[in-house]
Amino acid sequence: MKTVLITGATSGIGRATARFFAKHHYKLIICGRREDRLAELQDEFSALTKVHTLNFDVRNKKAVAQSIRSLPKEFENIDILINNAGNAHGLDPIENGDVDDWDAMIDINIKGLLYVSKEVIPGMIERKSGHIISIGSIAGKEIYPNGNVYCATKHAVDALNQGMRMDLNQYGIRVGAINPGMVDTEFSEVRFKGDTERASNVYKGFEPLKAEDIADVIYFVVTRPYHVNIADLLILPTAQASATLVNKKL
Ligand code: NDP
Ligand code: 8X3
Repeated sequence: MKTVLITGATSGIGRATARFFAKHHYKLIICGRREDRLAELQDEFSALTKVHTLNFDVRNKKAVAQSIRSLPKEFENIDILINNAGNAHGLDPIENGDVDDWDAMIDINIKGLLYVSKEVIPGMIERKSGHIISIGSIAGKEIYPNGNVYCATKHAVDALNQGMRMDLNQYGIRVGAINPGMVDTEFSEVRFKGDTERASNVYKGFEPLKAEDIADVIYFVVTRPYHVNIADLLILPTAQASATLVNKKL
């Protein structure tokens, strides 16, 4: 059975994706900072498959390298990498932006994705096989007011998806991105720093995507025959037509 490593598996899209893969008996490496959640998920998935947890902050390049290099033998050949860990921090006009928020988004969404990929790619090259999926966003295709730095990080994910696909093509490694619109997860709670009322307002008045909708698509993407690489997908709730146009009358 194939081995899949999922970053940001403690919540939202990553957790739903881990559940999907567990149900289909893939060997799972689940990553995140919240150790208690990793332990709960390990308990939940262990009835279905083999699970290993890695507890690191993707910003910490030493911890990323040490964790991935410490994988037990039966988990060390990673077939599928899902670069999902990420968040928005704040939603402010550029002149009021908080430098710590900018650092967090750049360090997690771009540099963290690179640190993890850097550790996983050599094994894929050696085996001349592998599949890397990065979770971008509609914010990587469009910019919206006050989205400035978050949108920039997701545009970077778009660029890295294209660049990695070109560079890894010679090794037969598949590379693709899934770019969701609005998905009801902990994303807005993190963006608004625990202001749950503001966060829940984001998804009021229309039916947003669920984390499971994205997990379902990720599973579809990785189960295509080897000659099929789904390189780039934009997935929106039906009510959402663009980053800023959401129909609340549907
Ligand atoms: P959640 O907040 O529910 O999940 C984010 C996950 O990322 C958590 O598991 C969290 O784990 C992990 N994470 C965050 N920071 C770090 C860090 N420094 N180190 C390690 N792990 C980290 O949000 P989503 O599920 O919605 O987000 C998943 C991805 O989807 C993100 O890349 C996001 O940008 C993208 N996305 C989300 C959309 C949405 O509307 N929800 C739309 C488009 C894209 P922990 O805190 O335990 O470390
Ligand atoms: C998350 C979706 O619209 O808040 O990437 O940027 S959005």
